[in-house]
Amino acid sequence: MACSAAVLSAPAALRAAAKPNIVWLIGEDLCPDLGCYGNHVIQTPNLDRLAADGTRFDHAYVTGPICSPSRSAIMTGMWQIAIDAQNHRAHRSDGYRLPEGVQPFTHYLRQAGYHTSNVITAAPGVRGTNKTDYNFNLNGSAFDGTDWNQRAPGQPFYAQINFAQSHRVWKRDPLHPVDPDKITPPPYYPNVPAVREDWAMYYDSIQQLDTAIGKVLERLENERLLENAVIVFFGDNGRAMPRGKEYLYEGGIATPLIVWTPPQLGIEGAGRGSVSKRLTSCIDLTATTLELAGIRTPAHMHGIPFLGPNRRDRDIVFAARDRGDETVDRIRCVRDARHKYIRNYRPDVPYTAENADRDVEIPTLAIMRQMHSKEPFEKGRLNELQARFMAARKPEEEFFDLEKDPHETVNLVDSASHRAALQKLRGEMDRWIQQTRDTGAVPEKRSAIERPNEIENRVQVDGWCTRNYTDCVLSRTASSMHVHCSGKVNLVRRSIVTEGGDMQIRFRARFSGVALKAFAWGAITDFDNPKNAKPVDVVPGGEFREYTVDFPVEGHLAKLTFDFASGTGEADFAWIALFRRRGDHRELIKEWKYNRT
Ligand SMILES: [Ca+2]
Repeated sequence: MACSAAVLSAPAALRAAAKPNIVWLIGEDLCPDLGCYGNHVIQTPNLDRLAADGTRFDHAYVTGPICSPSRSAIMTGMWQIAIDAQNHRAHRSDGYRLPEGVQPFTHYLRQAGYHTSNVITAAPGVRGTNKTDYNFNLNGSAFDGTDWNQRAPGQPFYAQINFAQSHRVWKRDPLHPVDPDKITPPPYYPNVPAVREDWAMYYDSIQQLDTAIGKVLERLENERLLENAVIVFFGDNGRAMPRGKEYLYEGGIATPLIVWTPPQLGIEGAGRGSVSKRLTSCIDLTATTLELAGIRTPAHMHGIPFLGPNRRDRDIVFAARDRGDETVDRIRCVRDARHKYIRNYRPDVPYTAENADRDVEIPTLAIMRQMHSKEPFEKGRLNELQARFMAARKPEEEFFDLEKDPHETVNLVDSASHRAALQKLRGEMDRWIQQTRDTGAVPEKRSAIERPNEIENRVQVDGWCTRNYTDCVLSRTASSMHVHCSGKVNLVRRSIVTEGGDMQIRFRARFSGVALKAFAWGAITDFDNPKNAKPVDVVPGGEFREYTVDFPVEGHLAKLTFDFASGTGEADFAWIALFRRRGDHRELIKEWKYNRT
């Protein structure tokens, strides 16, 4: 009450009017794959215009390659490894609080009279996800509301809009679908049609993000807010592809960063149509936003302002990767203007360690697995560079010259001529880990992990997966793949990428207490369409029987799903076989056999 009275009093209202409004547009899981960053296949006219009228940052990085650690750092201005927020979806149910004195940065904006919101209805037809995803708990919300239109008259506002479009599952862009054959994937992926299809879907999702952002900018313009609003666009982590999201290669941590400022504000470090080659970290968005609001960076924050009168340059950026879902790992990286040093604390955990989400939802990874296996479905094999990602171990250290080798393909850790540069970055990392008292060095407490969702429910048998958000768990018996269902959502899924057409699945199974609702499938370009499902008439009674489902697939098949009815019960599969039919001929694509006979 005291606060809103102050805002309404005349001198305070004047001060408020001098403060710019600040809007963050936060994309999901994307790299600088935009027209304005030189990509000529994708169409992103709205973000291109924002960059043309604002400042494009060419070397911007997130602090972690997964949503929640990255967002935890972005919201506090603290490295996630300094506040025990480095593990994905940790501390959801253990009451963990931020260390004494640490606050989400919106706290300081509120103190300065700002209205803060995490927007839901962002523009006509555009919904923000209202995502927070922090690995800590707060007293109350980090935001005052869900729209800037909830602010008091004359009150300055900070708003963030979280966009879902570029998060998998990707959808085809209905306006300008990207032609997969125009895409050349980076050299560490096999350049095969199915991979290009997956990339086209990624581009399509960014184009839809761009369309949504266009509508939000239109709303701001219609509400005459652009004269006094700073607009910041960035992503929370890199693209959801192998070597992207979840990894500390450029594909996991390089983010687009565009800042548009009203010309009349004359903000130092920003300008119309300017390009910054400075290293920038998303941890600095916090301090920068506070700086623009006239608030000095709180002493405990690691972020530094990169705009405004107190702006400072950063000559190195850091990033960290720790547990992601059931995959326990610890990786750290430091990058200066030219080199990147990666330290793998768990070389025993392969890049492609089992993970029930990425193994099902990332067709490019499935393709690489298949091409790497002894029975490739796609013609051809991975080359040496591509196959390196499939290795059983990671190197302990990696060191790259990003100027000469932007795709990080040549590990220079043993190169004599790079010893000095390597030693420098090793030292920087040692200092960072010491100064932050890296909380990732301590094994995570069981109580910090949401169970059974994050661990026990996420099981694979031979590539068939159950996961969190489902109520069934897989296991393997001596003679079957066994499914125990115990709730509403009971899905068993796996990826397999193969040319589509008239497909057929046959399986021998028995069901007791629970029926199979449907068999469902996904294509790379139509991954999660509820129409791609067929009911299966299950005969209950505990006897093994054979079932057959014919299903059509356009493009490349990517996913198979057994969708069980809700309830408690058991199912066992003796074998499952996938075929493609051409006329009278039936070609076996793959068979999974669990019975001994
Ligand atoms: Ca994300």
